[in-house]
Amino acid sequence: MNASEITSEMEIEYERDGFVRVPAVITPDEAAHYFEAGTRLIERVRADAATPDDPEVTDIDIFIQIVNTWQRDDEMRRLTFHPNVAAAAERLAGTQLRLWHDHILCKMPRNQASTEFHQDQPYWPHRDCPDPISAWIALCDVPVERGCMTFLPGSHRKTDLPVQHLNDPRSLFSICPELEYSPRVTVPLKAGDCTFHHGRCAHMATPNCTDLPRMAHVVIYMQRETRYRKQDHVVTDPLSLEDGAALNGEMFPPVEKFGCWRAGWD
Ligand SMILES: O=C(O)CCC(=O)C(=O)O
Repeated sequence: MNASEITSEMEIEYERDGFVRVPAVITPDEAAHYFEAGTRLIERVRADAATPDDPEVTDIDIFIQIVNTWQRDDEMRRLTFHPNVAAAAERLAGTQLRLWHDHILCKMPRNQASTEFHQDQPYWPHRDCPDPISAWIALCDVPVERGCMTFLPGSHRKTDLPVQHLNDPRSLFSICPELEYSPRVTVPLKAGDCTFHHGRCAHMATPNCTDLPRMAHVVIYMQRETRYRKQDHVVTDPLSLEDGAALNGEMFPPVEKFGCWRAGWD
């Protein structure tokens, strides 16, 4: 697919609901390739004695998360800078974007733990970024019972909520009771399909009740003009930024440069 395959219906849906499913953003062969690359990266990280102290690695019941895989692994870097994904994200967001960060999220077989409802952006140290967008790419078939995403349509318009905890099923609803009875849309995906969601669209992921791992790669984009708002975050903590600084260094390449970042590996 390319950006022109993002239909006007998809754009309308994204604007209205805060998320949209886009089929075949990468091919099933690419998904299988990156599933293997992700599996190898997780094995490598888990075998590394330094992992318990690595702030970019979280290994809990809900999922194994490795942040900024593009800086650790040449294969994952190719996926993070994939032109189809970036072009679709810019088209849906309707604005120029840069990379905020990526992460691989693996729910281990029979993890039995949901990722509970939350919005992403309250976790992020951002100013001047009203429209961040995440691409959640399925690297394997993800039916409901393997840990797929569920969204609360329209919740991206709740722009002033504090952080909600993704390990607490009551967290979002105790802060925003009216969302508890709003419709929920569950989106199973085939390998290579993607959901794009706005950084304020509340979502959860079902537990993995299967004997297979569930692997998703998430690429998160922020608006070009985004500035730093002082708040702890694993990506910005090592950078010692001043409050209000532009988030525009080499850690945060703009989409138009993605070709060069990927080129060395093509
Ligand atoms: O895949 C998951 O378990 C949760 C994903 C998520 O919260 C996100 O992509 O923002």
